[in-house]
This record gives sequence, C-alpha cells and structure tokens, in this order.
Amino acid sequence: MMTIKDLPLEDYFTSGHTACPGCGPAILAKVIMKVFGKNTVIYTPANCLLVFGGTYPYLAWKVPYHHVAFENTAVCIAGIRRALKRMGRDDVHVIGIAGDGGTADIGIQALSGAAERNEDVIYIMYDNEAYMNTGIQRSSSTPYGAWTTTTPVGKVRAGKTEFKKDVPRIMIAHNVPYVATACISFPNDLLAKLEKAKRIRGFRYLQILAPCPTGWRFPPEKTIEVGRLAVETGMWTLYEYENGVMRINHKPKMIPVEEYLKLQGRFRHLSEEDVKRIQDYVKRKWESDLALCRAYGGCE
Ligand SMILES: Cc1ncc(C[n+]2csc(CCOP(=O)(O)OP(=O)(O)O)c2C)c(N)n1
Ligand SMILES: [Mg+2]
Repeated sequence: MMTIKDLPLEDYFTSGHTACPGCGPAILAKVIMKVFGKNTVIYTPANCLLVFGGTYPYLAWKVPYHHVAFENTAVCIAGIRRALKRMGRDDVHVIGIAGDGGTADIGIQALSGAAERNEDVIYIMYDNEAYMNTGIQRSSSTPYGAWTTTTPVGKVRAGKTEFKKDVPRIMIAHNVPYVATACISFPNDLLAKLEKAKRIRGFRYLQILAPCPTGWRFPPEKTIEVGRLAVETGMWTLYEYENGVMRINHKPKMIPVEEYLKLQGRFRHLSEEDVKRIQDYVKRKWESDLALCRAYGGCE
C-alpha cells in the first residue's frame, strides 16, 4: 500500500498558488495530483480552488484544466470523459474537484444524474463546510451551530440551526461503484482511497474534509490537528462503500466534541446546551453509520 513517503516528487499542482496559509483544500489538491499524475484532466467549478489555483496570469495546474459554470461539474466531466473515449484515450483520468457549496447545493442535480448513469469519472468534494470563496456563507454542509456571515450570532439566533447534510449517503443511495469519505489529516487512509478510485471504473465519489483556517477561525498551523479532532470526536466518519459493501476504516476515539469545537472561532458563541446537542448528534451519527455499515455487510 502506498504511504505518504512513497509519493512521487513531481508536482502537477505546484506551489506559488494564492491559497491562504494552512489551506486544507490546497494540501488536498497537491496530494490528489501526486496520486493521479500527468494523465489527468481536472474540472473545477467556481470556488476557492478555482481562484487560488489559477490567479491570472498564473496557473498552478500542470495538466489540462477546465472551468465552465458552477452547477455542472458532474456533467462537464462526463462529457470530457466520453469525448476522450471516442478519441481512443481510455488511459486518462477525468476528475471534478468541487467545494461543498458546489456539490451539496448548487451542483447536486448534475451530480445525481451523472451518478445514476454511472459515468466513468471521479468526483471529489472538498468539504470546507461553507461557501468560503465569496466570504464564508453557510452551505447545507455547514455543521450545526457554526457561525457564518449568513448564520450570524445575535440575540434571536446564534449560528446555523440545521445539521450537516449527509451527501455521501445520498451517493450510496445511487448505488455507484465507489463512495468514500476521507480527511486530509489521515493521509495514508486518504491515499489508499485515491489509489482505489484510480483503479475502479464507473462513477466514483469521494468527500474529503479539508479544514479552512480562515472560515473556521483557527490559526493556520492547526489545520491538520483540527481535521484529526473532527475524526477522533466522531464529527466525521471515515468509511468507504465499494460494490455494495460498506466498511468503516477508522474507529474514532470519541474524544468529547468540545475539544474540537473550542479550537475554532466559528463555534465560540455556543452555549453548554448547544455543545450537548452536538454531542448527541455525534452519538446518533456514529450509531447510524454503524447500522448502515452492518446493513451493507461490512461491519460486525
Ligand atoms: C451560479 C453562480 N452562483 C454563485 C456564484 C458565486 N460564487 C462563486 S464561488 C462561490 C462559493 C463556492 O463555495 P464552495 O463550493 O463551498 O467552495 P469554496 O469557496 O468553499 O472553496 C460562490 C457562491 C457563481 N460563481 N455562480
Ligand atoms: Mg466550501
């Protein structure tokens, strides 16, 4: 199995881009390109990655790179893939990398269609849990309680009042060949999943938690630690669903969720009651992830 030490030296997403210090999605883009290499076509809709990877006149991508509109990542990659097939180029990986806003909200119609048709593409959602590029607005992937500019902290309400939308489950319900969740703070697990996605054919969906120091309000050197705590508190479960079988890849330590929340300014205003509500959510989420895993035959 490939580990972080085996990664090639060549970069196809190079340094010199304009991401914020400590940007989780920038780390992810680098790792994705180290796994997939030169024979790759990338599509990105409007998001931070589009902006910081290609701030005119510079371009960090060393492979063909496309952008059309916000809504249509999945259908654009499906079209690129089909065109390449016609040209006899079955050796090229076609990857769409979209944010949570561009996936869970704005791109979900095209995503659902391409998944249902089992298009031969890889769709990666980098989950930084808000519309960061336009100034930190809530998405359906923003967690309960989080401050954003559209879920402000005031007297009437404090932060987001809804829980995070579970997109990986929506993708499992499409019965595609591969669905995986990962986090940049667990690099070997992430690499194994990217490697697997590279080998499998048909529709592949990966949702990768990528902390954002700017939007989550934590110091840039804490990106990896925050991601680790998201997993070890049970806020984010690492699992994969492959040809109808689901497996949980990491058993969380179930550290009290407060340890995760208190590192981030976006949760600073939470009351004790809110923290308890999030802790209850974590418990329910873990139990239901386990139940789903049992139903899909991968857990005792
Ligand atoms: C149709 C359309 N609506 C809105 C926008 C403005 N817009 C550009 S980037 C962005 C935020 C994207 O959020 P997300 O997909 O989560 O990626 P992130 O910025 O967090 O990296 C928005 C709303 C747009 N470009 N096109
Ligand atoms: Mg986002």
